[in-house]
Amino acid sequence: MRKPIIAGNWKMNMNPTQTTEFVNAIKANLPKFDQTESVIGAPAVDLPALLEAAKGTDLKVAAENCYFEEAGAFTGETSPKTLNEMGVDYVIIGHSERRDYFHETDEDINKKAHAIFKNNMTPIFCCGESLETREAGKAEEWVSNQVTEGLKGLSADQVSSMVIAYEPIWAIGTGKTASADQAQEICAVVRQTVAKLYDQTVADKVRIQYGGSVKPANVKEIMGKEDIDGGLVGGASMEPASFLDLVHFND
Ligand code: G2H
Repeated sequence: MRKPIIAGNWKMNMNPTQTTEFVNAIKANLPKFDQTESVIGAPAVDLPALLEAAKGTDLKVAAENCYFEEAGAFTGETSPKTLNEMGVDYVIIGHSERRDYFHETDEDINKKAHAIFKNNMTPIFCCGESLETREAGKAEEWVSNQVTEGLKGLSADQVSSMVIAYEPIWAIGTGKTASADQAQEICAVVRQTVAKLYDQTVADKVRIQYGGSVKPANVKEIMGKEDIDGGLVGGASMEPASFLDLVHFND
């Protein structure tokens, strides 16, 4: 049985004060961590406030990015070693906004995955196709290739413990959700790709999220799909009542 994992991705929104207020508003009503994992991914500058507010609660903390080196002359970057020292649990990598706006390559993302494991955290590895790729009938091949490149050199144990988020770019922040069947179709491809690269045991363990305009109104149907174990949620994760509805999708 794979434990559901619902993760907010606040992107470049919220400040430390809002972060503290948000966690104070939700912390008493989170599902128990051993039943459903509730995670918030916040900008690096908000992480101290988030970690402080989340202490002793069922909330886990994600960074939205990190660099693949631990230290050095990399002005403006965030060290995975420091994130681990701070108490961060997950790091989101390969989000399409990072790939598109900041020109991150499959190779960069793969190096980040290795650095995150080396520093005792868990990657939430994002993949997903553009509208153009989908319309060309190449979504499956594209996503399978991103997964193959992103996981290069990772051990079976590492992949078993990680999270892969399928986020079709055309459904991100657009209000256009992929249908639950479309989401399931590609999440199944992700799992089959992991089975091909490793084996069925690893594929059965890796948790796969769907992301792209997930909201309280559609989360239950999406989470009901066989190969979908969680959601990576932007817009609908930024309001306490909505976040609580998402993490309580199965109540
Ligand atoms: C996709 C998602 C969060 P939204 O980027 O990762 O954002 O739910 O706003 O589409």
